[in-house]
Amino acid sequence: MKEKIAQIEQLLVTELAGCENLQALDALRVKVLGKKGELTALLRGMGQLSPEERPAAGQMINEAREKFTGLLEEKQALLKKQEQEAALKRETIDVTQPAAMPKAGSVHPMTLVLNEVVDCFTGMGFEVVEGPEVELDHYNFELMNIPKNHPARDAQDTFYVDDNIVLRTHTSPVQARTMLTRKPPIRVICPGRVYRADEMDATHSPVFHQMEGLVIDKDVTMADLRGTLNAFAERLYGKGITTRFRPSFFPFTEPSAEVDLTCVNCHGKGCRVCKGTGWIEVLGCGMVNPHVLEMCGIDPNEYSGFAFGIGIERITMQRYGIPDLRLLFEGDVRFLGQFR
Ligand code: 2NM
Repeated sequence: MKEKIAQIEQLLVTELAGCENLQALDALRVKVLGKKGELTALLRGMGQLSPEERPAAGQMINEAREKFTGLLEEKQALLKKQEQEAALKRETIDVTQPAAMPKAGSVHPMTLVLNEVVDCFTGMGFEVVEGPEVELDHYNFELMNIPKNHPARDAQDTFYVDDNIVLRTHTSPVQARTMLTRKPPIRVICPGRVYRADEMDATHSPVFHQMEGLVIDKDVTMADLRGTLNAFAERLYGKGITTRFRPSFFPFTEPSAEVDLTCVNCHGKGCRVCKGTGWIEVLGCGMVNPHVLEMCGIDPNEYSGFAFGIGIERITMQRYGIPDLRLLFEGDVRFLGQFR
């Protein structure tokens, strides 16, 4: 009996050392002390002993049971402590670590560029004015000196709502409304969406964005126009960037000009971007046609003014080297997220 108990103890001690977790320990407990365990088997085998031997054997088995239980409990306490420590380590939270930020959107590249352009002009004392996108023919065309049979009014170019109402084809009607409701001096910029009945391709869209500017005061000259646009060019693109005026025609200005800026890529030396010319076309402008001033309630003998119009898509594409206008309208966040 003593020998058998010693064997079981040997087994217990050996296996106890190899127990790495509470499940393994419990399996060992069942193996030794369970209903079908080794020590329990010894207890059952007592029937074969003589009545004289039984009390001593019973006592030995009970002492062994107590000892084994003690060993098992000791190990259990140790394993529990180890598991708890491991769990604490595993679940530690570093409260000084920065939180994972929620995914943020990004500002559209056109908005970024428009904000910069608007800042240039508000910095020079201009005020932002907005107006309706669905506009009366009268404001969009008539007051802009675009008569009934002018090609710009062709149904091909203009979205008509009805005979008298159009989707504005430029933001000039906002300026007409400003002249009609305010007295000079006037210094406004009018950014906004405009519409032309164009097909969509790499450089055309039926909806696009413009920003027009208007200055009306006594003795405003073409030199003021050029000075204003030079200041704008330097603020937006940096020192050494200037303008070149080329004669042009608009019904609402006289004289009119197309304006080029020094190529930002080569600073005028000539490169691929400017096709060797050193200049990039960016806007149209002119002195407000006296007939337009008159129709808008401003006496052309007392006042003069200049106006200009900038395509926001065009300068956004130039600024960021975007090759296709459609990228600006598709709303693909993989594209839009690159401009911050
Ligand atoms: C342009 C080019 C030249 C323009 C003129 C006027 C107004 F209201 F004063 F007549 N607004 N905008 C104008 C002049 C717009 O866009 C290329």
